[in-house]
Amino acid sequence: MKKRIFDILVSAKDYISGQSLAEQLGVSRQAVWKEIKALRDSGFEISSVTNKGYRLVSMPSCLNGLAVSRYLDTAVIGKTLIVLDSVSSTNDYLKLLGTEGCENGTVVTAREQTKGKGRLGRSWASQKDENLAFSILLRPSISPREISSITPLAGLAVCRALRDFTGLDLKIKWPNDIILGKKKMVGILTEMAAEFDAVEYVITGIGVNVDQTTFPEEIAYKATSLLLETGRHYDKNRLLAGLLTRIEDTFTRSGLELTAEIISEYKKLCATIGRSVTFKKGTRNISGVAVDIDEQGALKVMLSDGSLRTVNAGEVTVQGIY
Ligand code: BT5
Repeated sequence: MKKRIFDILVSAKDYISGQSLAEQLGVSRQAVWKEIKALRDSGFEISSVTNKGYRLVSMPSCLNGLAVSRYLDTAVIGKTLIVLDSVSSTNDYLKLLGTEGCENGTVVTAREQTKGKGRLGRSWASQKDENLAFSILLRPSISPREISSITPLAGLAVCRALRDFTGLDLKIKWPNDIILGKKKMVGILTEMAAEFDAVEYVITGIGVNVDQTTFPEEIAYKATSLLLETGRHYDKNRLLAGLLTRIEDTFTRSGLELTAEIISEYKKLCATIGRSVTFKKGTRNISGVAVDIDEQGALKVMLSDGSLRTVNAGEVTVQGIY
């Protein structure tokens, strides 16, 4: 019923009386009043004027499912949207739902992550109500080998969307960071569950630094946020809806494949190409120049003897970035 009242208030041009709301919903005025109170408690500003009724004045500034759905323009991703106050990790929470059989496109987001995860056992730091942390579950009919397309596709979608929203010259640091200059704005972590040669589900978790202005000491030199770079507060509900819409659009347009068109777009935004890089092979550090991205999304590195190496995953240090 909260959603129905919300929908009526959003589409109403003017005040709408408690009586009219009660009639449209087929409930008592008392029940309407209770729902209005609940909406106010979750951050919606609703003015009420005697003899006129109720009017929605503003949406909550913190993450809210109704507010996100108001801006969402997708067919699958986020149709089931779970907004939590606090969770250890949205990826881990969604994994449990995935095992229980939640539907394709389910999204989990949280106002706070207490144990946000990076790759390779690293952690993702994010202060409550300051940033976006969300995970998307897909059940694609592809083999585990083809999953490597998801991170670059999500990275491309998020990078382009944030460039459009903010005007910032954001770039992709292969394979999964979105950076501005030498600093990281977004991290992406893709995980999957597979059985034999079939993917059961894949989860892409995305953390975007939005309003955070101070970071833990060990990452302060390499982390930045939309607020730090633009001086503006972005509406997190609108931002999340916009990102989900762009991700779905990119996933659908590419059929989850790294098409020649997608690779070419990715390369244009990839800050790693053309730079000196160092990567690990076993225990050895190997250096070269990043020259290309192949059709699997792997990085091609030219060594000093002119030979080419393919780097599939893991950590690559880019000279001049981090
Ligand atoms: C990542 O790993 O960048 C993937 C981050 C994914 C976070 C999302 S949030 C929603 C979902 N739920 C989760 O639990 N995770 C996902 P990696 O490339 O390994 O980078 C991790 C490193 O980035 C850390 O070791 C720090 O050095 C740095 N870092 C941590 N928090 C950061 C932040 N807020 N901004 C910039 N850098 C950060």
